[in-house]
Amino acid sequence: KGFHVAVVGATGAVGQQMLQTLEKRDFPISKLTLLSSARSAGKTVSFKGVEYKLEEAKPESFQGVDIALFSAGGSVSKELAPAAVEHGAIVVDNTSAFRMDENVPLVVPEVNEQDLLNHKGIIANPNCSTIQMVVALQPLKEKYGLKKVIVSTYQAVSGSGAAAVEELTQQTQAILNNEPFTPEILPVKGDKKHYQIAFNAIPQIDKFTENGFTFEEMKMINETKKIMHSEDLKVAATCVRLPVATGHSESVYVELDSADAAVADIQALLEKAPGVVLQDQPQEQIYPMPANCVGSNDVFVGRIRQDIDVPEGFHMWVVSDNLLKGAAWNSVQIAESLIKLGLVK
Ligand code: 11C
Repeated sequence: KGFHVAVVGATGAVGQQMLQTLEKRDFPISKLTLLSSARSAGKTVSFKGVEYKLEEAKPESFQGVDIALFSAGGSVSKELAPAAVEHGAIVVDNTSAFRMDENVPLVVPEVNEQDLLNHKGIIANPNCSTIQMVVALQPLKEKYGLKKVIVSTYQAVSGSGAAAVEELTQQTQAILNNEPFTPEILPVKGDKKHYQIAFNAIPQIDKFTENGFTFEEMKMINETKKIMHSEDLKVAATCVRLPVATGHSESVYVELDSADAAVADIQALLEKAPGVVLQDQPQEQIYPMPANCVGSNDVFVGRIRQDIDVPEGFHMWVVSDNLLKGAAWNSVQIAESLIKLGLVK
């Protein structure tokens, strides 16, 4: 049996990856409806060799849709996801619109697939930098328990959209050609100032909240606790943008509840963990890097080492394709889980 699937935001950086992922997974589709903003309506997009015309997303567009994948920005989701549910669709929303809503499961299938059973029509897909971290942390939580996590991120510009990737490319060319340029997008399109990203590192992703952390940092903190059902877990984050097109990297420091673990135990655990690829042979200079992880659905972990001072403290390096496991693949994986659990009518 196939399902009527709608993709909202089909022309965006994530929307394009969603279509490629549905195609690669041979997702059971009986009908595909591709929706967009009024601006992109009328454009054509190809799926499995067939050209589809994008329609403007409206409440009535969801008539007969079984599964709607949203990735067109928070305001579109806020406006149209409830309408899609009223029309009988299950929504997998890749924006931050509903993530912290207590009636909305926030799901990474390797961690909390069972939360899907409580859905009320909308399921939220977490922030990309949160997803890859919790996939690596969950096996440690299950075996040893977690006390504290401190993460610093090294995030790719595609997290900010296709226009930010273009800005990185153009700035790099301008600098190499000794030509002038004006930053217009990064760190945040809607903020007051814009800075050079080429040959730079910007310690700001999203706007600042009142407590001095950015919204991206607060997402990592709050979403991690919700997904892992660990309200007491201490989490701190510093999020930094790098001149990398795709692939987020993270330096994760974790303190376990028990002091029984050795590096080899953690390596063995992660080697067989779902969704994880262990790349950890420092003597052979083998460790994850974004350039090698792009295009893969997995979360890559390496550089695992015990803290010098804290026996239950471990450091690791976690890399994943932010557009795939961080967004499109996790959304499609949620849809596959919904079908597997018999939750799609
Ligand atoms: C970034 N993590 O890399 C952001 C993008 O809440 O879904 C994802 C924003 C979100 O800029």
